Amino acid sequence: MEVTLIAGEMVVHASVPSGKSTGSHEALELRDADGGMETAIANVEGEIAALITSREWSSADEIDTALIALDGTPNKSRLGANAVLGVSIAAQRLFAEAAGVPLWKAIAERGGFSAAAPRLYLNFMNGGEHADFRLPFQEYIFVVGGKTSEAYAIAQDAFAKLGTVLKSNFNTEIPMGDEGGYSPKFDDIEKPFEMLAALVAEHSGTSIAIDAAANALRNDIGGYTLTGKDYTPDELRALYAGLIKKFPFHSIEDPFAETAMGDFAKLTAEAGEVIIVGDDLTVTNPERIKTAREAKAITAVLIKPNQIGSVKEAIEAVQMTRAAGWAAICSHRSGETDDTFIADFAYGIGAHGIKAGGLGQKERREKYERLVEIEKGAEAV
Ligand code: 2PG
Ligand code: MG
Repeated sequence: MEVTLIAGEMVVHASVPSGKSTGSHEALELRDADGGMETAIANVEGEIAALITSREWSSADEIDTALIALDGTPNKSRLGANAVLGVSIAAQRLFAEAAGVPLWKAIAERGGFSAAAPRLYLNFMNGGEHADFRLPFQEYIFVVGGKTSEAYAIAQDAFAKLGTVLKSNFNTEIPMGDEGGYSPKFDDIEKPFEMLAALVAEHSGTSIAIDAAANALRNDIGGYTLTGKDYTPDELRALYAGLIKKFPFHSIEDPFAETAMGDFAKLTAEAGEVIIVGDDLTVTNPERIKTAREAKAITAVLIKPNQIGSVKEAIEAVQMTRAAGWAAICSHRSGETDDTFIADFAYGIGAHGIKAGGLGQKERREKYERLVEIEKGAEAV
């Protein structure tokens, strides 16, 4: 879904991504029966355009409030979160441009955040639903902190090195998964971590993260199945504990299914310094983040604007996350566009990290490159 908003001389665009491994409580991406977006587009060109052009607006927040009211449902199911968010992002761009400030700065001011460079979470090996389960977990992530330009250079070097090692291991070119990372097939659960740990050993300030995306690992006997082996929730927790002990882990996202709040809490209680991240569990929804807070279920929240459907509510989700004392990690979706809004959002809120995929696809690299550009601009001020 791509939206163009025009105000006088100003013309701005926004495009909205689409997820494959979605949580059941996400805002609704409106699709036609054949998978198209004609209805959502008609909503933008019809009702939403009528509202936007009906009066003057003094802020992007005011537009978001009106869009949320116009939709009138708790999950944007009438107009579609894809339709509403496209206009919401475009409105944020328009007001930043009108004020003559960079997008990241407008977001920081809007939410009362201190802007700062996020850690880069690069999905070096794709598995799960993003790569036909050639690896059990969905994302094997190389985490790099520090100055973005330097972190990105390290990531490029490490990604190329991994490609070379994999190629010589398998004696053939390794296919890419949905998010621009390699998708080798290993039946040994620890093998990908050994490879990432070797890269971590070469660069200080780097570490390993995973998105287990455990919704997709559920079996029908109340547990999980990984590479053909069944695990009870306690056995899976023991598997994570073993991995944390052995490898330089920074965080684990969605270690259990979205319904297993109690298992999240147990793992969080024993994970020590390792951050436990909610994604399908919390779906960028302030109410669900509040519930997770009461359960002490996690220590970080993944923030994806299209899970909630407006910039306003994504900002509120960050505020709720911070109120819990937790880290906010911004994220792209598996179906991405060339819009780099998420990079500005991550920098503007001073996110703990940004997850934008591997380096094998242009639309993933563009997010990291935008962060390098933001850093240069911010230094020049
Ligand atoms: C996730 C995302 C992004 P998807 O689970 O965190 O990596 O995947 O967009 O398919 O939900
Ligand atoms: Mg996830």
